Amino acid sequence: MKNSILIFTLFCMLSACKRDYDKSKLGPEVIVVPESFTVNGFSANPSTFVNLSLEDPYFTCTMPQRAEFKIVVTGLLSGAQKSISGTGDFIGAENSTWTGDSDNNYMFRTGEECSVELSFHGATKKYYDTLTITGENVYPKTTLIQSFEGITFDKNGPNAATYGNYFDAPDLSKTDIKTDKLLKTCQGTQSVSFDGVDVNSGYYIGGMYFYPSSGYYTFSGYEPDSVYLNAFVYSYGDNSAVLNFSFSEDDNGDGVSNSTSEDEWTSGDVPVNGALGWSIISVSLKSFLDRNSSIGNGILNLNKITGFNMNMNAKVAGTRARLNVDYLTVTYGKPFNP
Ligand SMILES: [Ca+2]
Ligand SMILES: [Ca+2]
Repeated sequence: MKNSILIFTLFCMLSACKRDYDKSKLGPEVIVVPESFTVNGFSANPSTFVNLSLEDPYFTCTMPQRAEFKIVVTGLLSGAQKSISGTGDFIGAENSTWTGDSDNNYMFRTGEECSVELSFHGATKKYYDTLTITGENVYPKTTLIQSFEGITFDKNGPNAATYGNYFDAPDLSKTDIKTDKLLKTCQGTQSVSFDGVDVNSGYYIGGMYFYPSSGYYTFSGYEPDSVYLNAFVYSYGDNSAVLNFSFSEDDNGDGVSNSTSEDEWTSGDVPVNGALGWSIISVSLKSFLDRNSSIGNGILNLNKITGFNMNMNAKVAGTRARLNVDYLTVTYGKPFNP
């Protein structure tokens, strides 16, 4: 009996050994280099200074054998980080080109120095270089509405027609809307902060209006269901606020929007991530509702938008709310993804 169990076990082991594995089910190539692996000439190209709005940098390095590499670029002021991984027997433009985007909710800043770190799977030795950003990245299929860079306003300053923005609140003595320098801004060095109390329990605390330097924001040629309004939002961790957006149209083409005769579209309340830090919200323009269906032509006219409105509302009526907003954009095809 004992022998037959042994023979049966041996038979099972042999058949297991003979079984072929399915090569199509193999994962990505895995290469572990020896600890003694060393490389030469790691550097950023075409130079250690790069204008991300004009060029896509890449990295070069010669290697003694095929290896898995990882390059991490970290902005020393912004905290923006980009990781580039690849496999090859060299590092060059083919496998390390960086389009200027980041992996987190911070964007690389003009003027900042970045650390660049190269490592290989299997070896502990790391290689370093630096990269100085001379120009911020521009994103394809994106129209920037406002970045809040290079402008200063607060409630004690001019209250209208300021740098293409206008802001208002039911009680400006209880509401502060101002450009703000947080320790970590998602883009550049400034965002706008809203901090106020819902004085009349109507939820609305304060808002801003954005309009183009002349004429319309023109998004013609794009279908409304492929166009998104996006904003970076900073929460102080108190989960106190929601945002809502609206835009107005010049339906009759006379150059101005008239709220008693032309369309206004509203997003309704857009929830904000209440956890401390920056996050991105994106709303499809297609989801905006006609504020009054008996006014205007009732058609989304993306080529006749005269301005966008952004309001902060209290999450709970009668309470204080606060948040920051930065890098308001309109994107085509998909939500903004830095
Ligand atoms: Ca900014
Ligand atoms: Ca319309």
